[in-house]
Amino acid sequence: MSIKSILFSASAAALIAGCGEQAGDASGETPRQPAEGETQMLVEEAAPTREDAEAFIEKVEAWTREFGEYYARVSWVQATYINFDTNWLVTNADTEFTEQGVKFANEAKRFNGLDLPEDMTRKLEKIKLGVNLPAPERPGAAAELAEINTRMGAAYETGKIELDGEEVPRSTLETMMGEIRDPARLQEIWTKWRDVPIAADDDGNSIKSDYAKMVALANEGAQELGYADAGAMWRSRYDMTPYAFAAEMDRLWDQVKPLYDELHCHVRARLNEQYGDDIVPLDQPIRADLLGNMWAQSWGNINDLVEPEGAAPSYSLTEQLVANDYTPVKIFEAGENFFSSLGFDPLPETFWERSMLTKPADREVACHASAWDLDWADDIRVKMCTKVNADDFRTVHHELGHNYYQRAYQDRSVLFQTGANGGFHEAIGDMITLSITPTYLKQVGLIDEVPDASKDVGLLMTEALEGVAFLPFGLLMDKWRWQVFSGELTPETYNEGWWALRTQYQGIRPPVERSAADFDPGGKYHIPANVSYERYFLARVLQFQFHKAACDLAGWEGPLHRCSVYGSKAVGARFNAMLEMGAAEPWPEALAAFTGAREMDGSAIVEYFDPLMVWLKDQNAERTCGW
Ligand code: X8Z
Ligand code: ZN
Repeated sequence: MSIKSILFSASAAALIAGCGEQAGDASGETPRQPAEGETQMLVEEAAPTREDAEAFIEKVEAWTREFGEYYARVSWVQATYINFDTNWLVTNADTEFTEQGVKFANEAKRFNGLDLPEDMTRKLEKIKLGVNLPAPERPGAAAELAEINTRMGAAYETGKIELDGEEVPRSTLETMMGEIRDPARLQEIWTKWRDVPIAADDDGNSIKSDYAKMVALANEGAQELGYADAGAMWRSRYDMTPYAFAAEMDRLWDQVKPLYDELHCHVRARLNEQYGDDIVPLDQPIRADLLGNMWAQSWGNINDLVEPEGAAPSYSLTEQLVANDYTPVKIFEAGENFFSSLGFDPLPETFWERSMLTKPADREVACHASAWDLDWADDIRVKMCTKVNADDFRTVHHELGHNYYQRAYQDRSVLFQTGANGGFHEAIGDMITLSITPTYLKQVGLIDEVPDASKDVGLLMTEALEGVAFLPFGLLMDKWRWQVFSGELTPETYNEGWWALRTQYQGIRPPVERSAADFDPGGKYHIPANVSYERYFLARVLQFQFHKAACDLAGWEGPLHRCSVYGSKAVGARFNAMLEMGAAEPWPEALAAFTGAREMDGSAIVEYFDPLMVWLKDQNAERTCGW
C-alpha cells in the first residue's frame, strides 16, 4: 500500500489491504452531464479558467501529500496492532479522507470541457476517480461507510476458528489446507473458515450484513459522482471505458483458457486416482477443498499428486531454504539482492527498522501481505507474517516489486504516484519470480545442481499450478463484485451468484451444500477489504509479457521458462524507465517504454507453458475433459 493508495481508497480496510492501490485513471466513464439548471448555475458563478484549474490541482496535491502521510501512518499502526483504539483512529482518518476526496472529485467536474494541457486533464481525472469507495455527500454517510469497512476488515483478520475445541490461527488453517489429504478434515476446515463471514458480533453485525450496507452506500456515492455504480467506477480506472475494460478482460481470458482447461482436466484425473469416483467424479467440477488452497486459487500444494512421473524436479525450494538456514530477513535480503543485480539501489535502512516481517506473538495484526509507502519518498515497508517456504519466497519478491515501483516514481506528482494501471503494480515483483530458475538458484547457492531438460515439464507444472490455476479465480472475483454493485446480485443471491461463477470459470464446486445464508466471498480477504482484484488477473498476463520482453532485451535465445535476467543492468534500466513513469501517462505508454507493445497480451504465457501444454494434451488424449 502506498500513500496514494491511501489517498485514493475510501476505506481503512482497503488501506490495510493496500497492494499498490490505484489512484484512479484518466478517461473511463463519461461523466454525467449536468442538468440544465446546474450548467446555468456554473456559468453564472464564473466560468473557470486554466488558472483556477491550476490552483485547484495544487490545492489537492498539497492536501494529498500531507493528509496521505498522516493516513498512512495511522493505517500502519492499526494494521500492525489491531485494537479498539487503532480501529477508532483509522475509522476517523478514513472518514475525513472520504469526505474530502468526494468533495474534490465533485469540484473537479467544474473544469469539464475546459481546454487544458494533457497532464492537467489527467490529474483532474485522477481526482474524479480517486476515491476507492465513495460515500454520498450527505452528513454522516462517510463515517458510516468507514465504520462498516473497519469492522469488516477487523472481523476478517481477527475472526476465531476452533478445531477439536482449540482455537487455531488462520495462517495455520491455510497451511493445513495444503498439507492434509483427508477429505473429511479438509471439508471441516473449509467450512469453518466460511462460518466467520456470517458470524454476528454483539451488535448483530456480520461481514455478510455489513457488505450489503457497504454496497448500498458506495453505489449511492458513485452515482453522485456520475457513475452507473461503484463497479463501473472501478472499471473506469483503465484509460478506457468500463465496457471496453470488461471486454478486454474477456479477451485476455480467451487467450489463456485453453491452457487452464487442459490443466484442469489433468488435475481432476489425478485427484480421481487419489480420492476415487465418489469424491472426484470425472464429469463434475472439482471439489474446492481438494486443491491445496483455502480458496482453490493456486494449486501448488498438490504438486506431489499431479506432477509428471519421471520429470519431477529433484529439489524442493522449501527444503533448500530450510537446509540453508534461511530466515524471513534472509529471504528479503535475497529479494533485495535480485533488484540490486538489475542496478536498483539497496533498500533504505528504515525498511529494515520499520517493516513487520514476521507475525508478532502478542497482538492482533493484519497478516495478509502488503507493501507500503508512508511518506511519498523513502519510507517504504512490507507488512507480512513471513514463513520460510517456497510460497513466501515468491510473495516476498512480489511485495518488494511494489516497494521498488513506489520508490521509482517518487518524483512524480502525488496524483501520479501509483501504477500505470493496477495490474502493473502487481506484476513487477511477479516478473522477477519468473527469473527464479534453477540456474539462478544455483548462482545464489540454494541448489547444487541444475536439473537437466528432462525435468522441464515438472518445473513448468509447478509454475502452472500457481500462475495458470490462478487465472479464472483472478477473473471471477471482480466479475462477482461487478454483478453485486450493478444490482444483478442481491444479498439473497450473493452466494448463489458466487458459486455460479466459480463453477463456470474455475470448474469447481463447494464440498458441502451452500445456501443463501452463507457468504463465501466474504472468506477471501479482498472482499471485506474492498481491494479490487482484476489487478491480479492482469498481473498474471503482464508478468509473462514483461518477462518475455526482459529476456529478449537480455539477448536470451532459449526457451522462455529457462531465462533468468538476474544481473542484467540493461533490463534494469529499461524496467526503471517504465517504473519511474508511475501513472503520469496512459498505461499503454508505460507498457511501450518497457516492452515496445501497447496492448496487454496473453501470448507470452502461452509460449512459456508450451512444453507443458504439449505434455498435458498427450496426457488428456483419452480423458473426457470439461464439466
Ligand atoms: O493479495 C495479494 C498480495 C497482496 S500485495 C499478497 N495477492 C493475491 C492474493 O493473495 O489473493 C497476490 C496474489 C493474489
Ligand atoms: Zn500485491
